[in-house]
Amino acid sequence: MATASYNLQDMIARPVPSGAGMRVGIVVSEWNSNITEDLLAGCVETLKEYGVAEEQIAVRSVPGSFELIFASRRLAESGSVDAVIAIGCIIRGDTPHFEYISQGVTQGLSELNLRGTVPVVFGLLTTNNIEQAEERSGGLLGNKGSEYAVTAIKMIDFERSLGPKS
Ligand code: DLZ
Repeated sequence: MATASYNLQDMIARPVPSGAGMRVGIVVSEWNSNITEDLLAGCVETLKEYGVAEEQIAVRSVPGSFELIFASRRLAESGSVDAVIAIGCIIRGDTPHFEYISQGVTQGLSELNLRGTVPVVFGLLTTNNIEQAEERSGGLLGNKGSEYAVTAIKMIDFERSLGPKS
């Protein structure tokens, strides 16, 4: 569960590899942009903190979280990045839309990880209200964007540890 008890501190209990030489693509949703822009800022800051060069970070925006699937796939297949971070925020409303979009994005991004060779980081906040989203995008519970950045670096390092792709 998120996470007063589990956060970035737990993720860096093991050393984070250097991000030098890594190329990271970020796709960010414009829906709930007050939240996603803060997640993006935390993500980029942490990537740079661990050595990813600014010019090696490619940021693209899409209209909503559902579009993260297509854009992440295209970016992953482009050969220009070593990992993709998909950032979105879906806030529960009065209709079942929340469930459909959340499940669609989760399934879509999962499939990219099953089929592709470029890791796609799940940076989708799904919350019951705006307060929960704020807490996780630079508020009381930290900035999940930083966790997405560390995850991307660790997954690129993992992929590289396996040697050349066949
Ligand atoms: C339509 C919609 C709704 C109701 N809510 C959200 C949301 O909370 N977060 C989000 O990122 N996107 C939302 N969208 C837009 C869809 O993700 C998508 O952009 C549209 O359905 C068009 O495909």
